[in-house]
Amino acid sequence: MTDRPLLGLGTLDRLPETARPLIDPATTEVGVLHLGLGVFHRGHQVGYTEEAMAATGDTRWGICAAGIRSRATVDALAAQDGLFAVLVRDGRPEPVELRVYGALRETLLGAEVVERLADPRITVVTLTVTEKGYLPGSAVIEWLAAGLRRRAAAGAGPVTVLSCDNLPRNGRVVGDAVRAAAGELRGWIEENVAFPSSMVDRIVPYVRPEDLEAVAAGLGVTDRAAVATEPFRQWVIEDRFAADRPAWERAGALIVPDVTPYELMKLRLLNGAHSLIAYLGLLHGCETIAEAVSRDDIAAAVRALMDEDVTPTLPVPEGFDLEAYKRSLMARFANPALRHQTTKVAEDGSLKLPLRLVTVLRERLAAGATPAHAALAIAAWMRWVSVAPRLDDPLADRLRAAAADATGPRSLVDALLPFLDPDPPRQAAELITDRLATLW
Ligand code: CS2
Repeated sequence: MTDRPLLGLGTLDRLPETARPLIDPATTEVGVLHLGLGVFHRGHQVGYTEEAMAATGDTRWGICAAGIRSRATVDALAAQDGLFAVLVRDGRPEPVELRVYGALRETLLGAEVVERLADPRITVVTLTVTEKGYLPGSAVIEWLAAGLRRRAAAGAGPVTVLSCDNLPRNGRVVGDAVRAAAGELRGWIEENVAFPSSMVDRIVPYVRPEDLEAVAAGLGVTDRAAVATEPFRQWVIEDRFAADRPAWERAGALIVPDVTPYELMKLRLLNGAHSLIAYLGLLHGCETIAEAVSRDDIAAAVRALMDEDVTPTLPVPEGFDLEAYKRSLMARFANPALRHQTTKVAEDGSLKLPLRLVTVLRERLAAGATPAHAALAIAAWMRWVSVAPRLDDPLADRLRAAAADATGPRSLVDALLPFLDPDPPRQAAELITDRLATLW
Protein backbone atom coordinates (compact mmCIF):
# COMPACT_ATOMS: atom_id res chain seq x y z
CA MET A 1 0.00 0.00 0.00
CA THR A 2 2.79 2.40 0.89
CA ASP A 3 4.42 2.55 -2.55
CA ARG A 4 1.19 3.53 -4.32
CA PRO A 5 0.72 7.26 -4.88
CA LEU A 6 -1.80 9.03 -2.69
CA LEU A 7 -5.34 9.70 -3.92
CA GLY A 8 -5.84 13.37 -4.81
CA LEU A 9 -6.84 15.67 -7.65
CA GLY A 10 -3.49 14.95 -9.28
CA THR A 11 -4.01 11.20 -9.35
CA LEU A 12 -7.70 11.11 -10.39
CA ASP A 13 -6.80 10.13 -13.93
CA ARG A 14 -5.11 6.98 -12.68
CA LEU A 15 -8.38 5.63 -11.30
CA PRO A 16 -10.35 3.02 -13.18
CA GLU A 17 -13.08 4.76 -15.23
CA THR A 18 -15.89 3.28 -13.10
CA ALA A 19 -14.34 4.51 -9.86
CA ARG A 20 -14.12 8.21 -10.73
CA PRO A 21 -16.27 10.88 -9.09
CA LEU A 22 -19.63 11.65 -10.73
CA ILE A 23 -18.87 15.37 -10.65
CA ASP A 24 -15.82 17.51 -11.38
CA PRO A 25 -14.42 18.48 -7.98
CA ALA A 26 -12.55 21.41 -9.53
CA THR A 27 -15.76 23.20 -10.53
CA THR A 28 -17.83 22.30 -7.48
CA GLU A 29 -18.67 25.14 -5.08
CA VAL A 30 -19.38 24.76 -1.36
CA GLY A 31 -23.03 25.05 -0.27
CA VAL A 32 -23.29 22.53 2.57
CA LEU A 33 -21.53 22.71 5.93
CA HIS A 34 -21.30 19.37 7.72
CA LEU A 35 -20.40 18.65 11.35
CA GLY A 36 -19.08 15.20 12.23
CA LEU A 37 -16.56 13.67 9.89
CA GLY A 38 -17.02 10.06 10.93
CA VAL A 39 -17.47 7.03 8.70
CA PHE A 40 -21.24 7.50 8.53
CA HIS A 41 -21.13 10.88 6.81
CA ARG A 42 -18.63 9.60 4.26
CA GLY A 43 -20.69 6.48 3.61
CA HIS A 44 -24.09 8.21 3.43
CA GLN A 45 -24.71 11.94 2.82
CA VAL A 46 -21.67 12.57 0.62
CA GLY A 47 -22.88 10.05 -1.97
CA TYR A 48 -26.45 11.40 -1.97
CA THR A 49 -25.17 14.94 -2.41
CA GLU A 50 -22.78 14.04 -5.21
CA GLU A 51 -25.46 12.07 -7.07
CA ALA A 52 -27.90 14.96 -6.68
CA MET A 53 -25.35 17.33 -8.23
CA ALA A 54 -24.61 14.87 -11.02
CA ALA A 55 -28.32 14.40 -11.78
CA THR A 56 -29.14 18.11 -11.90
CA GLY A 57 -25.89 19.71 -13.03
CA ASP A 58 -26.32 22.13 -10.11
CA THR A 59 -22.74 22.35 -8.79
CA ARG A 60 -23.43 24.59 -5.79
CA TRP A 61 -23.55 21.80 -3.24
CA GLY A 62 -20.04 20.74 -2.46
CA ILE A 63 -19.50 20.00 1.23
CA CYS A 64 -17.28 21.67 3.79
CA ALA A 65 -17.01 18.99 6.50
CA ALA A 66 -15.75 19.53 10.03
CA GLY A 67 -14.33 16.97 12.42
CA ILE A 68 -15.59 17.46 15.96
CA ARG A 69 -12.58 16.43 18.01
CA SER A 70 -10.05 14.40 16.12
CA ARG A 71 -7.58 15.75 13.61
CA ALA A 72 -6.82 12.38 12.00
CA THR A 73 -9.63 12.20 9.44
CA VAL A 74 -9.51 15.94 8.77
CA ASP A 75 -5.80 15.69 7.96
CA ALA A 76 -6.18 12.51 5.90
CA LEU A 77 -8.89 14.12 3.78
CA ALA A 78 -7.04 17.42 3.43
CA ALA A 79 -3.99 15.52 2.12
CA GLN A 80 -6.26 13.89 -0.49
CA ASP A 81 -7.99 17.12 -1.63
CA GLY A 82 -11.18 15.89 0.06
CA LEU A 83 -11.35 12.77 -2.11
CA PHE A 84 -12.09 9.35 -0.62
CA ALA A 85 -13.57 6.06 -1.77
CA VAL A 86 -16.63 4.13 -0.69
CA LEU A 87 -16.30 0.36 -0.94
CA VAL A 88 -19.70 -1.35 -1.06
CA ARG A 89 -19.87 -5.03 -0.23
CA ASP A 90 -22.55 -7.64 0.20
CA GLY A 91 -21.54 -11.16 1.19
CA ARG A 92 -19.84 -11.95 -2.12
CA PRO A 93 -16.08 -11.72 -2.71
CA GLU A 94 -16.24 -9.03 -5.43
CA PRO A 95 -17.24 -5.53 -4.27
CA VAL A 96 -20.66 -4.32 -5.45
CA GLU A 97 -19.15 -0.89 -6.04
CA LEU A 98 -15.94 1.02 -5.47
CA ARG A 99 -16.13 4.73 -6.17
CA VAL A 100 -14.22 7.86 -5.28
CA TYR A 101 -16.40 10.82 -4.29
CA GLY A 102 -15.52 14.41 -5.02
CA ALA A 103 -18.33 16.28 -3.27
CA LEU A 104 -16.36 16.90 -0.10
CA ARG A 105 -14.46 20.06 -1.00
CA GLU A 106 -13.16 21.49 2.24
CA THR A 107 -12.28 20.29 5.74
CA LEU A 108 -12.31 22.09 9.07
CA LEU A 109 -11.82 21.21 12.70
CA GLY A 110 -14.14 22.01 15.59
CA ALA A 111 -14.82 25.67 16.36
CA GLU A 112 -13.72 26.73 12.86
CA VAL A 113 -17.32 26.05 11.79
CA VAL A 114 -18.48 29.14 13.68
CA GLU A 115 -16.85 31.49 11.19
CA ARG A 116 -17.79 29.36 8.20
CA LEU A 117 -21.51 29.63 8.97
CA ALA A 118 -21.40 33.31 8.00
CA ASP A 119 -20.95 32.40 4.31
CA PRO A 120 -24.20 33.22 2.46
CA ARG A 121 -23.48 30.49 -0.10
CA ILE A 122 -23.87 27.90 2.64
CA THR A 123 -27.60 27.31 3.04
CA VAL A 124 -27.62 23.84 4.58
CA VAL A 125 -25.85 22.53 7.70
CA THR A 126 -25.97 18.77 8.19
CA LEU A 127 -25.05 16.98 11.42
CA THR A 128 -23.78 13.52 12.30
CA VAL A 129 -22.56 14.15 15.80
CA THR A 130 -24.01 11.06 17.59
CA GLU A 131 -26.43 11.12 20.50
CA LYS A 132 -23.98 12.88 22.81
CA GLY A 133 -23.62 15.79 20.41
CA TYR A 134 -27.11 16.97 21.38
CA LEU A 135 -26.63 17.08 25.13
CA PRO A 136 -27.19 20.55 26.58
CA GLY A 137 -23.90 22.41 26.74
CA SER A 138 -22.23 20.20 24.12
CA ALA A 139 -19.63 21.90 21.94
CA VAL A 140 -21.64 21.25 18.76
CA ILE A 141 -24.68 23.13 20.04
CA GLU A 142 -22.50 26.02 21.23
CA TRP A 143 -20.78 26.27 17.83
CA LEU A 144 -24.11 26.24 16.03
CA ALA A 145 -25.48 29.01 18.23
CA ALA A 146 -22.31 31.07 17.84
CA GLY A 147 -22.20 30.42 14.09
CA LEU A 148 -25.81 31.51 13.65
CA ARG A 149 -25.04 34.69 15.61
CA ARG A 150 -22.18 35.35 13.17
CA ARG A 151 -24.47 34.61 10.26
CA ALA A 152 -27.17 36.98 11.46
CA ALA A 153 -24.60 39.73 11.98
CA ALA A 154 -23.19 39.17 8.48
CA GLY A 155 -26.68 39.29 6.96
CA ALA A 156 -25.94 35.94 5.30
CA GLY A 157 -29.57 34.89 5.19
CA PRO A 158 -31.68 31.85 6.02
CA VAL A 159 -30.22 28.39 6.58
CA THR A 160 -31.45 24.86 7.26
CA VAL A 161 -29.92 22.78 10.06
CA LEU A 162 -30.51 19.13 9.25
CA SER A 163 -29.81 16.50 11.88
CA CYS A 164 -28.80 13.06 10.57
CA ASP A 165 -28.50 11.23 13.89
CA ASN A 166 -30.53 8.39 15.38
CA LEU A 167 -32.75 10.41 17.70
CA PRO A 168 -36.52 10.59 17.50
CA ARG A 169 -37.60 14.04 16.23
CA ASN A 170 -33.96 14.92 15.75
CA GLY A 171 -34.86 18.25 14.12
CA ARG A 172 -36.94 19.27 17.11
CA VAL A 173 -34.16 18.21 19.49
CA VAL A 174 -31.45 20.23 17.76
CA GLY A 175 -33.78 23.21 17.26
CA ASP A 176 -34.66 23.32 20.96
CA ALA A 177 -31.03 22.95 22.00
CA VAL A 178 -29.82 25.69 19.65
CA ARG A 179 -32.60 28.09 20.67
CA ALA A 180 -31.79 27.47 24.33
CA ALA A 181 -28.13 28.32 23.68
CA ALA A 182 -28.86 31.30 21.44
CA GLY A 183 -30.18 33.83 23.94
CA GLU A 184 -31.30 37.05 22.27
CA LEU A 185 -30.86 35.52 18.80
CA ARG A 186 -34.02 33.45 19.19
CA GLY A 187 -36.15 35.86 17.18
CA TRP A 188 -33.76 35.75 14.24
CA ILE A 189 -33.65 31.97 14.41
CA GLU A 190 -37.46 31.77 14.36
CA GLU A 191 -37.47 33.78 11.13
CA ASN A 192 -34.41 32.36 9.38
CA VAL A 193 -33.58 28.82 10.45
CA ALA A 194 -35.44 25.56 9.77
CA PHE A 195 -34.73 22.35 11.67
CA PRO A 196 -36.25 19.47 9.69
CA SER A 197 -36.09 15.97 11.13
CA SER A 198 -34.58 13.17 9.11
CA MET A 199 -34.18 9.43 9.27
CA VAL A 200 -30.87 8.10 7.96
CA ASP A 201 -29.89 4.50 7.43
CA ARG A 202 -26.76 2.74 6.30
CA ILE A 203 -24.57 0.41 8.29
CA VAL A 204 -21.04 1.81 8.17
CA PRO A 205 -18.53 0.04 10.45
CA TYR A 206 -15.20 1.44 11.56
CA VAL A 207 -12.69 1.06 8.74
CA ARG A 208 -10.24 -1.84 9.02
CA PRO A 209 -6.75 -2.10 7.48
CA GLU A 210 -8.11 -4.88 5.20
CA ASP A 211 -10.70 -2.45 3.79
CA LEU A 212 -7.97 0.09 2.98
CA GLU A 213 -5.94 -2.66 1.31
CA ALA A 214 -8.91 -3.67 -0.83
CA VAL A 215 -9.56 -0.05 -1.79
CA ALA A 216 -5.91 0.51 -2.73
CA ALA A 217 -5.85 -2.67 -4.79
CA GLY A 218 -9.03 -1.63 -6.61
CA LEU A 219 -8.01 1.99 -7.21
CA GLY A 220 -4.28 1.70 -7.76
CA VAL A 221 -3.72 4.58 -5.30
CA THR A 222 -3.56 4.85 -1.53
CA ASP A 223 -6.67 6.18 0.21
CA ARG A 224 -6.42 6.76 3.97
CA ALA A 225 -9.96 8.12 4.32
CA ALA A 226 -11.93 5.37 2.53
CA VAL A 227 -14.95 3.71 4.12
CA ALA A 228 -16.56 0.30 3.57
CA THR A 229 -20.30 -0.20 3.76
CA GLU A 230 -23.35 -2.23 2.69
CA PRO A 231 -25.44 -1.75 -0.50
CA PHE A 232 -28.55 -0.60 1.39
CA ARG A 233 -29.06 3.06 2.15
CA GLN A 234 -32.04 5.22 3.01
CA TRP A 235 -32.71 8.87 3.81
CA VAL A 236 -36.12 10.27 4.66
CA ILE A 237 -36.20 14.02 5.19
CA GLU A 238 -38.94 16.26 6.52
CA ASP A 239 -39.92 18.84 3.93
CA ARG A 240 -39.12 21.92 5.94
CA PHE A 241 -36.29 23.98 4.49
CA ALA A 242 -35.43 27.63 5.05
CA ALA A 243 -33.47 28.08 1.82
CA ASP A 244 -32.12 26.26 -1.25
CA ARG A 245 -30.87 22.70 -0.85
CA PRO A 246 -29.35 19.90 -2.93
CA ALA A 247 -31.94 17.89 -4.90
CA TRP A 248 -31.38 14.82 -2.71
CA GLU A 249 -34.59 13.26 -4.00
CA ARG A 250 -32.81 12.87 -7.33
CA ALA A 251 -30.47 10.46 -5.54
CA GLY A 252 -33.31 8.49 -3.96
CA ALA A 253 -33.96 10.38 -0.73
CA LEU A 254 -37.62 10.69 0.29
CA ILE A 255 -38.76 14.21 1.10
CA VAL A 256 -41.96 13.83 3.16
CA PRO A 257 -44.28 15.96 5.32
CA ASP A 258 -43.72 13.78 8.40
CA VAL A 259 -40.79 11.46 9.10
CA THR A 260 -42.16 10.06 12.37
CA PRO A 261 -43.31 6.64 11.11
CA TYR A 262 -40.02 6.04 9.28
CA GLU A 263 -38.01 7.24 12.22
CA LEU A 264 -39.77 5.02 14.75
CA MET A 265 -39.55 1.98 12.52
CA LYS A 266 -35.86 2.42 11.91
CA LEU A 267 -34.89 3.40 15.42
CA ARG A 268 -36.83 0.64 17.14
CA LEU A 269 -36.43 -2.18 14.63
CA LEU A 270 -32.92 -1.60 13.33
CA ASN A 271 -31.18 0.29 16.13
CA GLY A 272 -33.07 -1.44 18.95
CA ALA A 273 -32.24 -4.85 17.50
CA HIS A 274 -28.67 -3.73 16.90
CA SER A 275 -28.18 -2.96 20.59
CA LEU A 276 -29.66 -6.31 21.62
CA ILE A 277 -27.31 -8.10 19.19
CA ALA A 278 -24.29 -6.08 20.29
CA TYR A 279 -24.66 -6.65 24.04
CA LEU A 280 -25.69 -10.30 23.82
CA GLY A 281 -22.94 -10.80 21.25
CA LEU A 282 -20.31 -9.21 23.49
CA LEU A 283 -21.42 -11.33 26.44
CA HIS A 284 -20.84 -14.38 24.19
CA GLY A 285 -17.46 -13.11 22.98
CA CYS A 286 -18.63 -12.21 19.43
CA GLU A 287 -16.55 -9.59 17.67
CA THR A 288 -19.03 -8.73 14.96
CA ILE A 289 -22.75 -8.26 14.52
CA ALA A 290 -22.78 -10.93 11.78
CA GLU A 291 -21.07 -13.42 14.06
CA ALA A 292 -23.57 -12.67 16.83
CA VAL A 293 -26.68 -13.18 14.64
CA SER A 294 -25.24 -16.42 13.30
CA ARG A 295 -26.05 -17.83 16.77
CA ASP A 296 -29.56 -19.28 16.75
CA ASP A 297 -30.36 -18.04 20.26
CA ILE A 298 -29.45 -14.44 19.42
CA ALA A 299 -31.23 -14.50 16.03
CA ALA A 300 -34.37 -15.84 17.73
CA ALA A 301 -34.24 -13.14 20.42
CA VAL A 302 -33.89 -10.45 17.74
CA ARG A 303 -36.88 -11.69 15.75
CA ALA A 304 -38.90 -11.90 18.96
CA LEU A 305 -37.92 -8.34 19.92
CA MET A 306 -39.05 -7.10 16.52
CA ASP A 307 -42.28 -9.12 16.30
CA GLU A 308 -43.55 -9.20 19.86
CA ASP A 309 -42.28 -6.02 21.47
CA VAL A 310 -41.57 -3.44 18.76
CA THR A 311 -44.13 -4.10 16.00
CA PRO A 312 -47.17 -3.35 18.18
CA THR A 313 -45.71 0.11 18.95
CA LEU A 314 -45.22 1.18 15.32
CA PRO A 315 -47.37 3.42 13.15
CA VAL A 316 -46.64 1.77 9.79
CA PRO A 317 -46.80 4.03 6.71
CA GLU A 318 -49.55 3.14 4.17
CA GLY A 319 -48.58 0.31 1.87
CA PHE A 320 -45.32 -0.36 3.70
CA ASP A 321 -44.34 -4.04 3.86
CA LEU A 322 -43.16 -4.38 7.44
CA GLU A 323 -42.51 -8.11 7.21
CA ALA A 324 -40.20 -7.62 4.22
CA TYR A 325 -38.47 -4.78 6.07
CA LYS A 326 -37.81 -7.00 9.09
CA ARG A 327 -36.50 -9.80 6.87
CA SER A 328 -34.19 -7.37 5.09
CA LEU A 329 -32.86 -6.18 8.46
CA MET A 330 -31.97 -9.73 9.46
CA ALA A 331 -30.15 -10.18 6.13
CA ARG A 332 -28.28 -6.89 6.59
CA PHE A 333 -27.19 -7.84 10.12
CA ALA A 334 -25.92 -11.16 8.75
CA ASN A 335 -23.82 -9.56 5.94
CA PRO A 336 -20.46 -11.25 6.60
CA ALA A 337 -18.53 -8.72 4.49
CA LEU A 338 -19.30 -5.85 6.86
CA ARG A 339 -17.50 -7.08 9.95
CA HIS A 340 -19.45 -4.48 11.89
CA GLN A 341 -17.91 -4.32 15.36
CA THR A 342 -20.16 -5.23 18.32
CA THR A 343 -18.10 -2.77 20.38
CA LYS A 344 -19.02 0.07 17.99
CA VAL A 345 -22.75 -0.50 18.38
CA ALA A 346 -22.28 -0.96 22.14
CA GLU A 347 -20.80 2.54 22.56
CA ASP A 348 -22.78 5.21 24.42
CA GLY A 349 -25.45 2.79 25.62
CA SER A 350 -26.65 5.14 28.35
CA LEU A 351 -27.71 7.59 25.63
CA LYS A 352 -28.87 5.13 22.98
CA LEU A 353 -31.00 2.73 25.03
CA PRO A 354 -33.51 5.28 26.30
CA LEU A 355 -34.29 6.25 22.67
CA ARG A 356 -34.42 2.83 21.05
CA LEU A 357 -35.46 0.37 23.78
CA VAL A 358 -36.70 2.01 26.96
CA THR A 359 -39.46 3.73 24.95
CA VAL A 360 -40.61 0.32 23.71
CA LEU A 361 -40.45 -1.14 27.21
CA ARG A 362 -42.54 1.70 28.62
CA GLU A 363 -45.15 1.65 25.87
CA ARG A 364 -45.64 -2.10 26.06
CA LEU A 365 -45.83 -2.14 29.85
CA ALA A 366 -48.41 0.64 29.69
CA ALA A 367 -50.40 -1.50 27.24
CA GLY A 368 -50.41 -4.35 29.75
CA ALA A 369 -47.95 -6.48 27.76
CA THR A 370 -44.73 -8.15 28.93
CA PRO A 371 -41.91 -6.84 26.68
CA ALA A 372 -39.48 -9.60 27.61
CA HIS A 373 -37.05 -8.99 24.76
CA ALA A 374 -36.76 -5.25 25.20
CA ALA A 375 -36.09 -6.08 28.86
CA LEU A 376 -33.50 -8.64 27.78
CA ALA A 377 -31.66 -6.02 25.71
CA ILE A 378 -31.57 -3.65 28.66
CA ALA A 379 -30.43 -6.47 30.95
CA ALA A 380 -27.67 -7.37 28.50
CA TRP A 381 -26.46 -3.76 28.55
CA MET A 382 -26.41 -3.82 32.37
CA ARG A 383 -24.43 -7.04 32.42
CA TRP A 384 -22.03 -5.59 29.87
CA VAL A 385 -21.56 -2.46 31.97
CA SER A 386 -20.54 -4.63 34.91
CA VAL A 387 -18.16 -6.95 33.05
CA ALA A 388 -16.81 -4.96 30.07
CA PRO A 389 -13.02 -4.65 30.00
CA ARG A 390 -13.51 -1.15 28.56
CA LEU A 391 -16.67 0.92 28.55
CA ASP A 392 -17.15 3.56 25.88
CA ASP A 393 -19.82 5.87 27.24
CA PRO A 394 -19.89 9.50 28.37
CA LEU A 395 -21.12 8.22 31.75
CA ALA A 396 -18.64 5.32 31.91
CA ASP A 397 -17.13 6.22 35.29
CA ARG A 398 -20.46 6.79 36.98
CA LEU A 399 -21.93 3.61 35.48
CA ARG A 400 -18.97 1.55 36.61
CA ALA A 401 -19.08 3.01 40.10
CA ALA A 402 -22.81 2.32 40.36
CA ALA A 403 -22.42 -1.23 39.08
CA ALA A 404 -19.41 -2.02 41.30
CA ASP A 405 -21.40 -2.61 44.48
CA ALA A 406 -24.09 -4.75 42.91
CA THR A 407 -24.17 -8.22 44.37
CA GLY A 408 -26.81 -9.78 42.15
CA PRO A 409 -29.30 -9.07 39.36
CA ARG A 410 -31.76 -7.02 41.39
CA SER A 411 -29.17 -4.72 42.91
CA LEU A 412 -27.54 -4.20 39.50
CA VAL A 413 -30.91 -3.22 38.02
CA ASP A 414 -31.57 -0.84 40.90
CA ALA A 415 -28.13 0.70 40.43
CA LEU A 416 -28.31 1.18 36.63
CA LEU A 417 -31.95 1.64 35.67
CA PRO A 418 -32.06 5.27 36.91
CA PHE A 419 -29.44 6.15 34.27
CA LEU A 420 -31.83 5.04 31.54
CA ASP A 421 -35.11 6.16 33.02
CA PRO A 422 -35.38 8.53 35.99
CA ASP A 423 -38.94 7.38 36.67
CA PRO A 424 -39.35 3.82 35.43
CA PRO A 425 -42.75 2.13 35.39
CA ARG A 426 -43.38 -0.07 38.40
CA GLN A 427 -42.96 -3.42 36.64
CA ALA A 428 -39.80 -2.46 34.72
CA ALA A 429 -37.21 -3.37 37.35
CA GLU A 430 -38.77 -6.74 38.01
CA LEU A 431 -38.96 -7.69 34.34
CA ILE A 432 -35.37 -6.61 33.66
CA THR A 433 -34.16 -8.43 36.80
CA ASP A 434 -35.84 -11.59 35.60
CA ARG A 435 -34.04 -11.35 32.24
CA LEU A 436 -30.75 -10.41 33.87
CA ALA A 437 -30.89 -13.52 36.02
CA THR A 438 -30.71 -15.60 32.83
CA LEU A 439 -27.46 -13.82 31.88
CA TRP A 440 -25.82 -13.85 35.30
C1 CS2 B 1 -25.92 1.47 15.25
C2 CS2 B 1 -26.12 2.50 14.15
O1 CS2 B 1 -23.96 2.11 16.33
C3 CS2 B 1 -25.17 2.03 16.42
O2 CS2 B 1 -25.78 2.37 17.43
O3 CS2 B 1 -27.16 0.96 15.64
O4 CS2 B 1 -24.97 3.24 13.92
C4 CS2 B 1 -26.58 1.85 12.83
O5 CS2 B 1 -25.57 1.07 12.27
C5 CS2 B 1 -27.05 2.86 11.85
O6 CS2 B 1 -28.02 3.68 12.44
C6 CS2 B 1 -27.60 2.18 10.60
O7 CS2 B 1 -28.28 3.09 9.83
